[in-house]
Amino acid sequence: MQNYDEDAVRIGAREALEKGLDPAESIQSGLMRGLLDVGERWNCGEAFITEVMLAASAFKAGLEILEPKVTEKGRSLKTLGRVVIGTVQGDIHDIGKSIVAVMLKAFGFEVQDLGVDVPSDRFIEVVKKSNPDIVGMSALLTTSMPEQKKVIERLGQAGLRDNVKVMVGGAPVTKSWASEIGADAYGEDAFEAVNKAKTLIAKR
Ligand code: B1M
Repeated sequence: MQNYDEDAVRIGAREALEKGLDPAESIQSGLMRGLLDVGERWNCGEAFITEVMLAASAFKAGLEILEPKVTEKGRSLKTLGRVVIGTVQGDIHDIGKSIVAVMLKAFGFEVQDLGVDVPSDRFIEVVKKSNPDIVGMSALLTTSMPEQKKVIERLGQAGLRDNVKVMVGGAPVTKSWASEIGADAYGEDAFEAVNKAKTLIAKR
């Protein structure tokens, strides 16, 4: 990951599986660590944005190998509930949202991942059509956080708010922001997101 070498990351991911390491743990402690190191260097002005982009591509190369194994494990479990997840409009940060989606699958949720830069209209349309138990929204920019609020408001206007639980997350998102905008749960990281999703399902 530190050399931004996608092939080396693919080899490392395959080796982890061959050695019998847990794929979810390999994502969380292996792949993510490398990406966060580059992120920290960028924060300190020691890395260029191109390096962050290369690290993100290397991360995704590893995720493509590890994710199917995580998902296989989740499929053998009884479905706990259905989650629709996406990164809100104006925001193309994909990685944290994808990890949360993978972990939810690993723990037995059925997940529909809408991708990034998802307009509020799209969230509403999917909630109407698929009637999920939970809508999850990720935001990594302070400028995109208000979109989470907008989607919650739009759910209310469409008469759908009582039908679905809302969970929010992303680096700048806090528990107090979540309660200010009327979300039902806030997940600080992927593991907490899974636990909060289980609690939300239990409350339904
Ligand atoms: Co951007 N970026 N970025 N970036 N980027 C940040 C977020 C930033 C903090 C960096 C910085 O300046 N220090 C900053 C935001 C500042 C702010 O708003 N206050 C920033 C900026 C400014 C930008 C651009 C505007 C830069 C530019 O173009 N000038 C631009 C924005 C483009 C846009 O979105 N419109 C931009 C672009 C990019 C890249 C494309 C280069 C790349 C994204 C690649 C990709 O996703 N495919 C990128 C990256 C990689 C980062 C950093 C370095 C890392 C983000 C990441 O992937 N973290 C980031 C700096 C940082 O966070 N230290 C930064 C790893 C990931 C696993 O963590 O996403 O937090 P995270 O997810 C966690 C939890 O938050 C939680 O669980 C996850 C797993 O533990 N979680 C949830 C996330 N979603 C959840 C949902 C839930 C529950 C939990 O429920 C639904």
